[in-house]
Amino acid sequence: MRFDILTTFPEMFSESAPGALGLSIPSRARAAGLAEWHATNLRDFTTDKHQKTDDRPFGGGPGMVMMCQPIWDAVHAIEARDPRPATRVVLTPQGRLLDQSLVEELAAKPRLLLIAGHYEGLDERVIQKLAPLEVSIGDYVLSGGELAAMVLMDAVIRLLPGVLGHELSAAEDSFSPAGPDGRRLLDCPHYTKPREWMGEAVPDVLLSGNHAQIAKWRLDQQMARTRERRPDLLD
Ligand code: 6GU
Repeated sequence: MRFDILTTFPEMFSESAPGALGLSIPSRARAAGLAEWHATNLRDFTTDKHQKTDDRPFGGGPGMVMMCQPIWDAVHAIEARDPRPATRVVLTPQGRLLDQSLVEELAAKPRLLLIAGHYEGLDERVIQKLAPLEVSIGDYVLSGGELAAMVLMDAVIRLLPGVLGHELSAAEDSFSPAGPDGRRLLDCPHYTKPREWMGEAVPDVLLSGNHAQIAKWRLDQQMARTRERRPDLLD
């Protein structure tokens, strides 16, 4: 799968300095040829001598608005670099909330073009003309879309076939369909050695060797936790 990121801070996705995506699972996926990513500097598509990507909002108010032309030109130049059709995604707090089912949808695409907005966001007209999917990673405001793009990429990459080892299955994560009716539940608690720590023992059932009982206990724990912490997931 190919990711392109259009950003005014391409260094955040640098291939040499290991940032968020340069370590752990995403970097292994990249080394194995399962995922690739290329950051493009929006400034390379400006036409004025100051390489301006934004300007003041019509109607007044604080902040700056990202201008249409550099984004439009950059998107078309980036898309022409690879024959795979790109799904356009703008990262914005106004977008559809990213959840595991959207992550699964995105993981099925051959190519994603992620556009990281800044300041007060993009001029509405370029959003209309590009008709991207608008995605938010939660109900809070980040300084820019880059961290949101990395969150999205990490979540997608770990679902790509061959990325996770057998020992680590995405099917058992929180938010993967679980239980008889395939609801998306929180994960169960996990324990490792020692069997007792600070007077607290590991639940007996996990030491029983009875796999059917262990599976039932885990599902019961998932249900109880979800009811307690995230009843919205059960609605
Ligand atoms: Cl995608 N961008 C920004 N700037 N803030 C956010 C966000 C995205 N998702 C949640 N907050």
